[in-house]
Amino acid sequence: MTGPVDPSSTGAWARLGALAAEFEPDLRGWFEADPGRVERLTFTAADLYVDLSKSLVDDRVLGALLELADEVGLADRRDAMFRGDRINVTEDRAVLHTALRLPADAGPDERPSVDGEDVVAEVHEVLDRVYDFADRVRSGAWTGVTGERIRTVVNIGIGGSDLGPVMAYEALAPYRQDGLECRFISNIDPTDAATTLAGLDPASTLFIVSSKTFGTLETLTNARLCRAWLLDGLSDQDKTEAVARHFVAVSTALDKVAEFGIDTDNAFGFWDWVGGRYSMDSAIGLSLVVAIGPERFAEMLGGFHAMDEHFRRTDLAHNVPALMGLLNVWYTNFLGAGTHAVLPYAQLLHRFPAYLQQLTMESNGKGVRWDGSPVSTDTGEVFWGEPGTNGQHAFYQLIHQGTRLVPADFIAFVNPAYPLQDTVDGHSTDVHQLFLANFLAQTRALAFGKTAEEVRAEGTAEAVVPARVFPGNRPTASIMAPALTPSVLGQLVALYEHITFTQGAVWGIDSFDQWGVELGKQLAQQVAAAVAGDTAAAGEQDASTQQLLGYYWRHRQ
Ligand code: G6Q
Repeated sequence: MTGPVDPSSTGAWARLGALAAEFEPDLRGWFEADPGRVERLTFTAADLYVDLSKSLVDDRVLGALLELADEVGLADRRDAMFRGDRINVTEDRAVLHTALRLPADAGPDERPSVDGEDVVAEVHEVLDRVYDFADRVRSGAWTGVTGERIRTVVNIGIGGSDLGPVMAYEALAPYRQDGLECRFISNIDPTDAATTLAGLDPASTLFIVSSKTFGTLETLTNARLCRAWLLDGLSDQDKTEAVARHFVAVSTALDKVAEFGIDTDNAFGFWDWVGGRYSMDSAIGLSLVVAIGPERFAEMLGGFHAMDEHFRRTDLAHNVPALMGLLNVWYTNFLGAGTHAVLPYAQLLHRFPAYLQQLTMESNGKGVRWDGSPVSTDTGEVFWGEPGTNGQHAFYQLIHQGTRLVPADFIAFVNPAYPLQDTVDGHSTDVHQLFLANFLAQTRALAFGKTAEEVRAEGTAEAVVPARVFPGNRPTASIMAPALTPSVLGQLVALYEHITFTQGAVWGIDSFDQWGVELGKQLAQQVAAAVAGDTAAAGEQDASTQQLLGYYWRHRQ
């Protein structure tokens, strides 16, 4: 494998720099002068309809971004990922989350192998077991130790073993089975376990310990708390079999699963070539499979795969994740954007921005390239967001009129999950239409703004005119789909996975390691003794930490 290309050494980078220096964004003017712009910059990827016409680019910038993609070898790196090359070099691993959603009968050219193993066959072997187990829980065939059917499934996991399942469980709420609820415990703050378990009946509760490594402090601590809670709530006679009936696991470390006391027949594996934040479509999605059923989960995998196919096979000039990733590079490295908002107009996607924060920021928040050399450009931007319209009444002010450039992705669905009508004085309104009107109005206001003349024409007092001007030229992408189905959710997640990949490939970084989370974990182990009162350990801490420990000891009740 040859080393990464320094993007800033390419001809395209120099050209983009020159274009940025003289860039005068004018979405109003561009729309007026170029009737073909909207059609030219609107794309379909699987079921997603993606309008990039309100992006801050003209044809010259777009051309240079595509040249940049060529010069850094984006297509080659993409193909290397799909092939199963060990592109996660700092961990010496293949990166094959795309194999998690390949159909069982995928042809030989699509079927990657790792160390000679047919990974697609392995994926489907585990999926079949996951589906079978979920069916048994859903039908009531799997019971707790007292013979009661399972009413609540509690997923214990953190980071990649939590955020995806939570996000999808919320997003696909209309597809859940009645009478079967999932809850999620992630934080080592004991409040999380205490409040999540409150009101549950141990006899009808099933725990899924989701941990790739089965060594994560938070997850193992919470798993032990839950085990104690379970045993505490059952009679002595039922305690013996309780863990076997009420605990299952998802992990790559089956030996550690057995050590915890979980029957490995009820453990579901995955592989080191699946990164935690790329794992919601592996057995890590078990809680979701129980909630929505195997058929719907398979539809979601189909959606992921459809977007994979688009990314893999579409030329870059029409390739939605590649284009969106390249636009993000333009905004980040040439127009000075430090953040990127993702604004779903779907309450069901309320955890989507949180999910994306891990996907994007853990992947691309890096300061060295994959060969260890320092990056010469800015890398990952801060992703954030909230569902519309709530955000409109909170932080949109800054996006509309603030001094910072905040590119934003707006996501909306034609058909609502809950079609409600509002009736006032006998006149009925489709509430989802009002919702969509807001989605459309916001991107329009951000793109085209409101001039001083337009403000004056409304009779505004001169002194207030400047405050009421909207500068416009605030870039947005509009993503629409017919409805938020399991397939569309899979497509959306895969879209952002590949956007993230594209940006990482341009910057030459390893988007699949996460060494940045390690130091804090190590230090927490070291500081734990000091917090517990070990004076020698406390003495080894820095002055600030010692002072904070002092505060803790003075105020502890
Ligand atoms: C994700 C990260 C991280 C990981 C958690 C949980 O890409 O690796 O968020 O998912 O630290 O790890 P375990 O699944 O091993 O408990």
